[in-house]
Amino acid sequence: MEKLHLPSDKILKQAITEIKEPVLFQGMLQDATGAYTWKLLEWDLPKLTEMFGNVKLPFRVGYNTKTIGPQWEVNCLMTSMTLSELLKNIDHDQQIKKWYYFDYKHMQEWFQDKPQIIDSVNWKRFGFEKTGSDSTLWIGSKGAHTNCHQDSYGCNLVAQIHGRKQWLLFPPSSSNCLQPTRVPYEESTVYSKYNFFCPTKEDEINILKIQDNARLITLEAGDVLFVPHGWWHYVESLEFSVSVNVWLPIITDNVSRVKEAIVKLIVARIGKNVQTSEETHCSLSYCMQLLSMALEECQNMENAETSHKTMQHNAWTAEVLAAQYPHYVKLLRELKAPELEEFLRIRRERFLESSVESLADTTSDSDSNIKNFSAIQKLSENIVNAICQPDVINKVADLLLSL
Ligand SMILES: O=C(O)CCC(=O)C(=O)O
Repeated sequence: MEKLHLPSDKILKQAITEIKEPVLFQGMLQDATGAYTWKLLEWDLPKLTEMFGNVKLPFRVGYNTKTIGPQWEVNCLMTSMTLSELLKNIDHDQQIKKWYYFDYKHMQEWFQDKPQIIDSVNWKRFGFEKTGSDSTLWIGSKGAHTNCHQDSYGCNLVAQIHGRKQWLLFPPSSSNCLQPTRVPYEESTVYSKYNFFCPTKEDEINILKIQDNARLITLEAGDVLFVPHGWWHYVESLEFSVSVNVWLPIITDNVSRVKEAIVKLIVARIGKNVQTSEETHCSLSYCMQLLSMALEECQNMENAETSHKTMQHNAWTAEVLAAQYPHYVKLLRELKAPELEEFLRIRRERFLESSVESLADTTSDSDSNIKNFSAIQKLSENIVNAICQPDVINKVADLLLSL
């Protein structure tokens, strides 16, 4: 039998730091006999439930229904449940009206007393000495989703553990068409204003203006997705799903820290009334301190780089990696315009018009919550978004770094 050509840990690490397109890794978390090399993947649901035990986890509650605008995290209620309670809950909720999401949770914080869970994840097969203590965990029921966004730092490896999860990705060059917004504000996350869970016709028309091809992939247990820096992504659980990810630092993170510090300063000073998912209304001196530290870090890095050697080899591309290791590395299929249209149409039509909930929109005048949204608040939001446009922030950061 032909011996399958397997990429080494060293090659994977090198490639991950160089490739600019998303790729799917398959079979990388299995040994030669096909057995999973991560305990977390090996455990079936009863075992996982037993391992998680009585730990009450905070779940964000959302609705499997049409809403005007995205269901922003800040507007979601929270509920506490063990994994076993969640599974009973979603089993009984026949209509699946609600979804539950334990999302973006550092494993170390929730399972510090359970080393078996922390050690059940290990990224060394990809060349990184990282375990569960460096990873975040995502447990969601059908419909649980993360609104379309771009992460400010690093790149990302995501392992699917249970169930299926769908990822829609857009290249960084799609930014202008995705209506980036910093409201609601979340550190290191730039959201798109569009509701990908249940888009309006207008959302659909605007999203279809994106010239670059989107990628669509449904992850299944054992799959690992690589998301390069700057790629926008909308992620939805197609059924009960568990995934784990690790963010890997990249060389430009220090400049991104300067940009994020400028955004934080603007939100803290001008955006007093805008929605934020965290304690961002910090003092001027705190914001200035952050900015000054980020600038200093860039300065130090620049000095260190002057003596840095240039790369010794041709940088990996996704195409070359997939061509060299076809059994283990797959390019993501590019969606043609009619396919993206179909994806959006299905989502626009999937919930009955009558089930419109007045949850979650911060931008539309027709939402009853927003009737009280004062003109000053709206203006703050618009100013924050105008000043925090990526082009503007990039320019300000460049100028500050050149002083
Ligand atoms: O799985 C999700 O819902 C979102 C994951 C995500 O945004 C990420 O890993 O960067």
